[in-house]
Amino acid sequence: PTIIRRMDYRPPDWLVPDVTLDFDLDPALTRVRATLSVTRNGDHDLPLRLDGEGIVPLSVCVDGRPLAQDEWHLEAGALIIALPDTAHSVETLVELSPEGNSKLMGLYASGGLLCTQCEAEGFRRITFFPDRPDILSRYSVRMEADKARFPILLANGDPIEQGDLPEGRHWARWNDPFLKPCYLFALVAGDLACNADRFVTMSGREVQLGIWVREADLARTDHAMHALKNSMAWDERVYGREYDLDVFNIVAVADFNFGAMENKGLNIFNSRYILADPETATDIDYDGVEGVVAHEYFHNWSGNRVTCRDWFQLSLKEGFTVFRDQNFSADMGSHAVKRIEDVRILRAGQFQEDSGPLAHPVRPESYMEISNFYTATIYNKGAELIRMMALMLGAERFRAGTDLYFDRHDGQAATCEDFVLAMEEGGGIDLTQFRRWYEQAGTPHVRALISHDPISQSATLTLEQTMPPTPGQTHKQPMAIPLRTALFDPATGQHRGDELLMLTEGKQSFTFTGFPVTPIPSINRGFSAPVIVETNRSQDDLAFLSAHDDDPFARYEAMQQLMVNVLVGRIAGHATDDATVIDAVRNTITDPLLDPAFIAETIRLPSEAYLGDQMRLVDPDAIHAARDALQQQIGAGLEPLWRDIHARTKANAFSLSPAAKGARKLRNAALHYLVASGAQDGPAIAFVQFSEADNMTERQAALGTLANGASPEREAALDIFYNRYAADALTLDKWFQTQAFALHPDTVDLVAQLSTHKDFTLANPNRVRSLFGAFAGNQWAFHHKSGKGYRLLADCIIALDRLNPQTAAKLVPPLGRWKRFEEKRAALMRAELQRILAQPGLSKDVTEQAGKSLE
Ligand code: DPP
Ligand code: ZN
Repeated sequence: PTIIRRMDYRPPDWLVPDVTLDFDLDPALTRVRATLSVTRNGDHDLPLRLDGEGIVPLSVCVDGRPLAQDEWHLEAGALIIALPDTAHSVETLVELSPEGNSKLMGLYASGGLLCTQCEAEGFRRITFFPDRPDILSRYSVRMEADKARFPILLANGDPIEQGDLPEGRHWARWNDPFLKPCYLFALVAGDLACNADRFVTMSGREVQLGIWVREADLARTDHAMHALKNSMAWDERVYGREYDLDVFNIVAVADFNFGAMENKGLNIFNSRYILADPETATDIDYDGVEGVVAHEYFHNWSGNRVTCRDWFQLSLKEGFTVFRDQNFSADMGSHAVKRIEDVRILRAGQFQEDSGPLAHPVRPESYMEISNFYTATIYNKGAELIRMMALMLGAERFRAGTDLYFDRHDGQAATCEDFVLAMEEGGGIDLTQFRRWYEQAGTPHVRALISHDPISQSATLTLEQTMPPTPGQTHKQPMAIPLRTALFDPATGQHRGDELLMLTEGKQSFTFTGFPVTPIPSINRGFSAPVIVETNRSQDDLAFLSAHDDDPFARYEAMQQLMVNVLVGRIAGHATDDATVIDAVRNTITDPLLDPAFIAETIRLPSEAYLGDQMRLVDPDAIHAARDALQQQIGAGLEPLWRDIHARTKANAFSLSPAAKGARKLRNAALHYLVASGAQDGPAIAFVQFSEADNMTERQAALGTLANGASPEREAALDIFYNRYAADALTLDKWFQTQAFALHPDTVDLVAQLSTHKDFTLANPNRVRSLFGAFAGNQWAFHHKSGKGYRLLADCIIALDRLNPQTAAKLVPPLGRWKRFEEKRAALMRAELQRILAQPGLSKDVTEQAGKSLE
């Protein structure tokens, strides 16, 4: 397969100002007639090249004249036509089989609907077109279908006209007045019910809002609608950005590769990010709906009106939009808790990616298959880059920067460099060195040492940065790292203010006067930079910060570091001071001033995977044993407190208020420790919570806690859950996921059994992720020393690749971490990667991921 390089970018040879599409829709056989107005771009005599994949032209006309067979040809799927003049009209006709499309890219059938997914390169599976984001066109779309099966016909933009046809058919036309790249094209046809609402924009325009789902799901769409209206208001208030069309539609579909898609005026969602009610959705699910609805809505400006010049610029829209949705969710709930959650996600996904064979810069230099680059680095690290710029600029100057960016590039396909330039010019800052964050892969390590001179009463903080090598980048330049820092006086528990230290050199010292004793540094407060900080702080210093730091993230971080130190020490066979951890947990859970949601986050032990990341060679069994033992000790050591918290956080009635959500989170944490304590009645208490809960948050948490153990209640609860939700796909996913996540010695065998369960299917990406995605994230189970886990995952990848390469490729990275495991496991992992690569007809997607993972 060919490698596409950023440096090879050339402007398009031909532009397509106008597109007219005519769809004769049918699940078995759909006809697509496309009429493109094309104009030569620049002075050249190159032919017109229209990308295509899995389609053949049934006819080709230029300016109304049918071409003979020798007037066009196909080259690697693309249609090549030599054209004499500077402007022409080109018409093609193709046939598709939506119901035969298992890749879920292009036009496909899902649960009786017809829908599309075009990002990144799905439009070429619908019609011949220059499928690249810098071709911006105006679209007019006519759809025709059987009226009884497909009563609703939706596309981008505004509805223009509709009518009935003979033989029970009907048609509709939609026009999108905004220029857009073809990856934002969408249509939906189906029997859908609508949650309809309206929003009045800041300039007084009324927008019709519609969330379209199966009739039976209508009652589960209110949270999404609420989130949509809040997002629209937030983007006006915070960025001054108003919605621009008269209608905004969202459709939920069951089979979807992504979480959702920001098609202009017609977002298409994975139903798991639309549907929510207390019976089936956890608080995390509710927050996911809110965040993703916001994310896709925010793309209307950061992505659609200003789009990407090429796919190397993907983080231009994704990093910025993640940053926007993170801040929106923080404003809707708790800033402290949201930041902790986002950092946990970053560390679990992005730090791991950045330290392995698939590490790549936020603006990559090359790819084989762009679908493989919808990564935690592009999204989450990309968001951290924007966050650092916003921090360095301050709110007002950052807003000046984004205003300039939107005004300057509205209606254009832009680059990451354009964004940085707008920040520099609009915000008044020099980002020369900062640009390295876009260029260099890998997570910077910062070593921070505090020293003290009693004579001058000064403290010196010495910061040293290093960047590990990553594939293709052995030597790195120092980064510009903004570190929010405060120095605490241990006697008073106070500090003199938060300072932004800019670490720009390999090694730098900062001296502070007026310290009679050594202060305790609180560094990278708020997680101001996406780096790994190592310090010479003692366990006592960390315990102090975990009780006194006024920056909630730093306070959380101190507690986590305290726990990590004990666990890593134990795994290495050292004697550890467990009492300090237990005391710190006690102090936290008994602090009346703390938000329960924050407490629940803070007292959670670091995950087994995170502990693995702290070790050069991951020992899954030792990590599990050490973590399990500490959990038992904290459970038993504070048992009366857990019982008390669990009892007093029981609510009388369900509510989605922050207080109610916080209480549920703390209640679940308490239950978890109570069961971990080994108390005889632990499983029974969990079972009562499971049975009596009036919401999924408590029910699933109780199930998850039971699933880790071996009590009779475990099997009973799993059976009850299955029988109650077997008919509801999204909720049944939780049943698979809970078992795949279980910290249970038999998980690997259970997952093998579940992969042949009658309700398991490779055709639905959510179901695949709920079983195999969860399993591959369960370090202890997946890295079973027999290698069974590796074989199971590889079998799934091989089978899934034949149906849906994009989703199959997403399962490869866990096998690529072999360098971090002892020889035997490493050899088993490599053998599975080799077996995958040896499959005949392997997709480009999996070939790229498995090939890179072996290097
Ligand atoms: N739909 C995906 C997202 O919003 C890709 N753009 O991130
Ligand atoms: Zn996005």
